[in-house]
Amino acid sequence: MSTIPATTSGSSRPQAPEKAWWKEASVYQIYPASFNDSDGDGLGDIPGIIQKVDYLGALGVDVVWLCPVYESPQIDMGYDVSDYRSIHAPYGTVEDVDRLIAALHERRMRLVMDLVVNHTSDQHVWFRESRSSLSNPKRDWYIWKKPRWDAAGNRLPPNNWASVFGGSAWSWDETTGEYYLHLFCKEQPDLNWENPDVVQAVHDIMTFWLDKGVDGFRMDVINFISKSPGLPDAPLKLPGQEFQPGDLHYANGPRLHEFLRGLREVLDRYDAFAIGEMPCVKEEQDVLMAVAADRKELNMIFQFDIVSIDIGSGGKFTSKTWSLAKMKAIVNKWQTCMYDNNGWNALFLENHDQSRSVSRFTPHRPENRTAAAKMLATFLALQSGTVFVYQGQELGMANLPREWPIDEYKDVETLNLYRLAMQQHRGDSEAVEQLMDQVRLKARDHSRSPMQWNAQQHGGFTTGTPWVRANDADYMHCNAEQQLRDPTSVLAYWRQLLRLRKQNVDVFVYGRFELLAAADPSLFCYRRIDPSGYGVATLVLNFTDCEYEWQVPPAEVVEALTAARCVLGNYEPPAELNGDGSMRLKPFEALVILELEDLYEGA
Ligand code: TEU
Repeated sequence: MSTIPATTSGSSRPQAPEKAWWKEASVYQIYPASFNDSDGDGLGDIPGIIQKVDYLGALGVDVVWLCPVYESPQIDMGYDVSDYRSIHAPYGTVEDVDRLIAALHERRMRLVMDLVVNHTSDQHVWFRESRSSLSNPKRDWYIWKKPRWDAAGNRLPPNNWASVFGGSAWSWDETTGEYYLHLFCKEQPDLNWENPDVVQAVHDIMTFWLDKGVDGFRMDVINFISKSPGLPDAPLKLPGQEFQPGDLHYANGPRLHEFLRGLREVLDRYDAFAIGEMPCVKEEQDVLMAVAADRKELNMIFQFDIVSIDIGSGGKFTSKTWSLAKMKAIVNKWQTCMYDNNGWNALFLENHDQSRSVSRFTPHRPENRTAAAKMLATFLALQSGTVFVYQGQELGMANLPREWPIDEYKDVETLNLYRLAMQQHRGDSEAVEQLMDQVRLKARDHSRSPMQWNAQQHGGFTTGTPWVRANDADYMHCNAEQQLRDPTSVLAYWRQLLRLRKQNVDVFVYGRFELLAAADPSLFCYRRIDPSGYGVATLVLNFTDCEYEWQVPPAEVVEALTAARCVLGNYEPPAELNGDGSMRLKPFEALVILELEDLYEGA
């Protein structure tokens, strides 16, 4: 694709990306509640993470991103912070974080904390003061507005924005007779970034943790911090619904980039890095404005195209059929756009808000699960960008069993959206079953299930009663202990994959991306090309659960297979070219063919 001049420093020809440690890094995301419980209270904790740092080191990751561990009433599992400088007691203490930092640094790994500053908990002292009176000095730290009234004299919220978790984005506060804004739960009031004291307070929180040796932040919904002046009504997108998605007015608002540059100044004092979570952003230009190197804002962002691919227009639990063609278009768009414009991708298929990729993006069949998990790993980890592995993804952990009823789902988003949909579908059993199918496919609960360490009770996650039920239909067969022993396991494969990437950074990190066989409906095929011309990797991925007879592979694949060897694959022996030039690929087969020029040839 062409370059987008507004965001580059004027060069019209794509240059090889500048080298940086964070581009070469692989990041492992830890959801503390479900990772490892060291004291038997049923909830994971920081000492439990420290027990597993060698496991992470052996996997080959360089950075740990820790989801929020701050003091919090846990309405949204820590994304509702009530004190940014204390730790939620069941997770441990600030000293435990110090120990975690030391344990990681000793092993040459880094720690990235979650920075949740679009909103706080309603139990944060700032909000408690803010809501106490109209004249409180903290009143303006949050977004308060007077009600609207309809013709019949009914009180209405100040605008029609829907909360991401359902219902209005506004809650009425009886004490002061105004509404406050909360884009998520009512217990998560939005901070008012228009007030410079709020901005300063955020900078101070960052400084507090950076002084402790934290290496950077993952910034929660960071593109929501600047809202359109006047908070106008959202356009009607969902006919018949009282509240409408308001992202036009709260995502990427007018002062976003000014605020991001402010955050970056703090980070730069420590050579720390930042990855922003940016939902509701689709345009290249908007992403580049935040991540192009010369803009000095964020290093990279989580962009949502892939994880929205199967979300219908009615919201998370409405269905949409996705196609490989669509997936290719998304990947190709971001891979080329970032390369051409000096930006950088964050590569992810899973996190604590998404279900398990092997259940979501491949038909869930036990006999193909290992191959499918390895294929998805190859697909993801050898693209251009920084790789994010979510806990359990390295084992090919799957969604919760289909038979589990809604009572086993605990997430506030799942339960709110489920309740609202049930009201809508009252009496329509077919619609209810369809809804439940979507919950089984996409609920956040699937990724929050306890990490499967071994075949013992609760998968070895806890000796107590886990805060959510462990996947007891699965951990007997799929667990870290067993996979550490098995050289053909998904875990062993991830280790090989991350090593391969690291050993060939010029190809896999800094190389150009080129989509091959764009029109093929079953295969995802791409090349990574070292900018200096010394190496090329060719990837062939069968995205289907059927054998696939590839009659005429593209010339690039044929050449690669003729000239070089398959350095990684998920079948032994890997597929080869037949005498007639065709290839037969097994279900979910993945091949990585690497051609390296001998630099010293002829010397
Ligand atoms: O998520 C932001 C976000 O956009 C969510 O709506 C997410 O995409 C959705 O839940 C997927 O189903 C962040 C955090 O990652 C999430 O855990 C928090 O609940 C949310 O912000 C509020 O802090």
